[in-house]
Amino acid sequence: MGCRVILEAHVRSRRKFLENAVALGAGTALSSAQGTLAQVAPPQPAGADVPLAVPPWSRKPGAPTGSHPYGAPSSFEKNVVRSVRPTDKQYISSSSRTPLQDLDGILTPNGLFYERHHGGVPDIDPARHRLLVHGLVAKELLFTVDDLRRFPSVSRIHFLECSGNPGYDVHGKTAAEANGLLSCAEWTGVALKTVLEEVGLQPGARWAVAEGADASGMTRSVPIEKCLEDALLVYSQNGERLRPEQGYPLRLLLPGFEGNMSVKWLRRLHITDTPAFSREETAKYTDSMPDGTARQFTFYMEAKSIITAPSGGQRLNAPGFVEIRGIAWSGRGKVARVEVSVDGGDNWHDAALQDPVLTRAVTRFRFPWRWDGGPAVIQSRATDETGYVQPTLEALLAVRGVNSGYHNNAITPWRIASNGEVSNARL
Ligand SMILES: Nc1nc2c(c(=O)[nH]1)N[C@H]1C(S)=C(S)[C@@H](COP(=O)(O)O)O[C@H]1N2
Ligand SMILES: [Mo]
Repeated sequence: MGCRVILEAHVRSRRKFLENAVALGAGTALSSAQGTLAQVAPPQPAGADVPLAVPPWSRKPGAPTGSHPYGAPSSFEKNVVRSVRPTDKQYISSSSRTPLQDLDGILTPNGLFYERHHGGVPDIDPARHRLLVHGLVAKELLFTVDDLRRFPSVSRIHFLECSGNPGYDVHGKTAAEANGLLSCAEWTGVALKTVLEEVGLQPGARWAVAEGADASGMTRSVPIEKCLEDALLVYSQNGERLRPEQGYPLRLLLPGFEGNMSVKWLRRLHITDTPAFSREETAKYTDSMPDGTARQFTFYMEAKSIITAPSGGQRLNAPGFVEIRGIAWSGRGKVARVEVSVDGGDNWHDAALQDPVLTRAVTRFRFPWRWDGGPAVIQSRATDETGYVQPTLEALLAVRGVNSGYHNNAITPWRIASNGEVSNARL
């Protein structure tokens, strides 16, 4: 009996919430949507199942404490994994994507953080790893990881995104395929500014050329202003030491800049007066424009968003209330606004932003919607604190042309079919 009372109260409060969702939506898509609340699939009425049956897992003790000294997700979540995208047969220079459609919150679990490696993942002994800072400095220094851990530490939440996310392959079937080279973590390390103060910059120091200890010897030039603004030398991610895939034992993190510049397995910072013009900032990671010129040093990742639920590969099982959920981010600062359209882009409605809204971090948004059971195209667009608005793919291509796939921050539209199946609206 007690169970029934609790369940009924739960159903009542859920109804109330749904009514509020509709009331709040007055004047928006909700009021124009058809159907009644009866269409919302209610929780199963309590009846035959009261008192609750005792399930098998309640009848004997569970696994011993410490069965997984590190910990692992439920066996029922085994499909929530990174999807690997080979660009070579050995998976040495390739990437894997975060399953955005399966995640909640703003932090990416470390085991699901996207990967992009140009020379595989090195297995580095932290005791033998060194960071050399040299060039236009007062004193050249060679740091161990422990030396760097002695400096005052900083923890901040920032996204990291590959500028090839998703390139101009805009036919990704899932949110992971459409935008999964994007993750967000709490990073801990020492401000690069602190270390540069320790070595002392000479006048004329304009760039820091960062070099990785992996077989690709990834090398990128970073403007000194960025080094002194918010760059971090990171040793921990979401509370634990960096994963090998993310640059263990030390990586550079340049919040809001294209992922490629956040050099992993960092071993050298050469302070110079000019950029190095390395392969990765000449042949690669420049944007070929329609007139034949190339944009170089397009560091910032512009505002972007994507609906992660409902998203491609998912299915709505009944008409009625659907909370549209997604993520937004901008390399320029905070997300100021996210709008959602449920009619193919004709009308746009403000989504609610979930606190905290942080600088150069993933922000969650949500929008209460009522699906009437008919075909629909849903999409989101982000505006950041500079006033920049995420473009449609058509608007982006009109300016950028089709010679280059870097920095595609276009809107991703999802189609919902009458049977509830969600797919990429560009397919
Ligand atoms: N040393 C080194 N640093 C690197 C890379 C690399 O291959 N080697 N890949 C870069 C690219 S292209 C991206 S997008 C990010 C990916 O970081 P993640 O694998 O931690 O997601 O690291 C960058 N830093
Ligand atoms: Mo990248």
